[in-house]
Amino acid sequence: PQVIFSAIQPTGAPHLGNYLGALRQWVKLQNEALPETTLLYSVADLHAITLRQDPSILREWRKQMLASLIAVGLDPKRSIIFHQSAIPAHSELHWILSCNASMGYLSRMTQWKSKMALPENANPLDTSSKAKLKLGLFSYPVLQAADILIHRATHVPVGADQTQHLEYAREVASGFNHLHTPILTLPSTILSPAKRIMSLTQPLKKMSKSDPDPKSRILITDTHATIKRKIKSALTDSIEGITYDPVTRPGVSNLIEMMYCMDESVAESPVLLANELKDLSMRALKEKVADTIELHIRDVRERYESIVFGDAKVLMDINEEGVRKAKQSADATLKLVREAIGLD
Ligand code: AQP
Repeated sequence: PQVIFSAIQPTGAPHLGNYLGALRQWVKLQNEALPETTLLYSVADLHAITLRQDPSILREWRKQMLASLIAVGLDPKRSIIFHQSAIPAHSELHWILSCNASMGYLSRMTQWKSKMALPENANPLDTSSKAKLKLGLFSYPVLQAADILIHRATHVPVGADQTQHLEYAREVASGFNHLHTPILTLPSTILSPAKRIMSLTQPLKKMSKSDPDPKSRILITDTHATIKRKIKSALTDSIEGITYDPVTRPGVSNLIEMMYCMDESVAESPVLLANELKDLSMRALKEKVADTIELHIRDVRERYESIVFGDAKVLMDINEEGVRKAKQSADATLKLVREAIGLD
């Protein structure tokens, strides 16, 4: 049977990139899953601390992310929802895998470079004093591989920015299986149809929770007025008419893409949607995009508010139940791994 696993870092409220690139897909997979499919969705709090976090803010974000997962439509009766740090087996497998992880391979991964704003060819041992690379950030993909492999996930739904890490997880699994016993499952990537939602202020960069400019992203918790304001200030261009061309018109194309992904019934493709809207002014386009987002995000926002401001015990119970089930799944794999390497 299938085992679906994915995770999201509690580094702020999810934005439309997280929603369209990951969370909405998680819910769809949940709702369409066969009864024998296991679904595990984790709040990756151990990944969040690869960059420095204020403890009280991290505590709040962990809670907000759990609430967001329920608000977007995950059902704790069907999906196993849990904080990563509550399952020690994730960290233990990370250590075991890291003992065979190649520094060369990891140094070619792009994430630590992008998080530290370093160029593509940056050397991990030679970063300037103001940008000292920490071991945790460098081994981020190994922990991610451990997250997936500890549950022997068959499928991992992610946005396009994560394909490199999934490839790495497969490498790690086949390396382990080759070296020891074939017990780890090689996970397949499920790419979301909304592959990459871009920043509103710098449309050549992906929309990100950790972008210092809050106007660069729309949160699933934003009010209609905030959505309108952010879309209105989104960077576009002064070319007349509306067309979809991500290379020459990244800003406008991102708006079209967001509108199309929010409501695929509006057109058959972003190109056709742009064609339908071709005579609109930029201002009118922005209003339409903001209204479409609002129409489809309003329920999520309202559910989120009722959970966050409601009875705290509800979230605690959801996490407790999720941790109990995730622990069973993780411990079963860890037992096999420990046997395979002689730690039983
Ligand atoms: N802009 C995006 N477009 C499409 N998908 C995206 N995802 C993230 N940004 C976009 C997908 O969201 C899932 C969870 O991401 P994450 O929180 O684990 O880490 P991230 O990819 O690093 O996301 P952020 O928002 O940029 O967080 P920070 O700023 O904290 O690093 C993943 O499946 C990802 O593909």
